Amino acid sequence: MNVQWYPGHMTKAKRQMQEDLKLIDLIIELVDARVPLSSRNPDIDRLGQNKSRLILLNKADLADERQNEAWKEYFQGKGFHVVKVDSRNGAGMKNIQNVIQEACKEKIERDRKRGIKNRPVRAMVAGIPNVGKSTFINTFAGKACAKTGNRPGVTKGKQWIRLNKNVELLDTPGILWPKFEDQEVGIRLAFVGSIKDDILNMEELALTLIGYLKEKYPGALNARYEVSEQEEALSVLEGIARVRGCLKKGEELDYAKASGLLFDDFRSGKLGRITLEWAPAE
Ligand SMILES: Nc1nc2c(ncn2[C@@H]2O[C@H](COP(=O)(O)OP(=O)(O)O)[C@@H](O)[C@H]2O)c(=O)[nH]1
Ligand SMILES: [Mg+2]
Repeated sequence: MNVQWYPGHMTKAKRQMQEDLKLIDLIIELVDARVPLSSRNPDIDRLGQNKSRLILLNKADLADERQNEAWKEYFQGKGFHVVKVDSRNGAGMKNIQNVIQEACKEKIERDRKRGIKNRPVRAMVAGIPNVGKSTFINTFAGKACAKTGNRPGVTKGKQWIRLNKNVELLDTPGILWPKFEDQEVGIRLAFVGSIKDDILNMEELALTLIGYLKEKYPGALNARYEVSEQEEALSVLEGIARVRGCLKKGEELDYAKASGLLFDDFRSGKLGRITLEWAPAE
């Protein structure tokens, strides 16, 4: 399968990101909790040297809770601060304020030694497209500002959201580029809907997803569609098409439609909380 995705604007995004990095102390990096490695770009580790780092396992509500914990430990083991969040309903937001102070402890201490008092931590949100950056900023800033009063300020032509007296957030997120040269990564990003469906072979992807679910989350397909999981992936897809009445003209089964339906259900959590990439055992 060939998943290709080479948006030209990624070079521009990278340059913008490098510029913005000069202005901030802390990178709040969003990853998709269902595919925590595939949805991150390790270039950020090089670009973000000397910055405090916080990883948010976003869309944690859609991912397997045991895996969320495993991934949290994994990233903590690599020296990141980590918080699981659901940016859509706000779960995990309260915790972030404290973790930001913790992540920036050294900077705050450095400031104190130099006699700089009360300089807020400046942060930027970063992540690949569709990971939830805008949703997070809205929810996080919305909650924080409701408490402290909304006082946006302008610095160097940049718009900052003043969250409280300790933290300012750049209102435009840094857009990271996925590692689209890696086919496996491309496939996982397609599963979670971060690559446009219209450039993909949805039926082939559906068969791959069915294979994965049968192995890692036995019972999930059966619970939703009442299909037998003992058969090969194509028969399962056929079963889904039958059960859901996906038909073309002339009673022929419509596999493309069944595939689309499967992806809608998976992405909206109707197949349960599923993680597609398991944390490596330490
Ligand atoms: N279930 C769930 N959906 C989320 C979460 N965060 C964002 N989304 C959804 O993911 C999609 C992309 O979010 P968006 O903020 O536009 O991503 P951006 O491209 O990184 O700015 C939207 O449909 C959001 O509603 C989350 O924590 N949980
Ligand atoms: Mg956005």
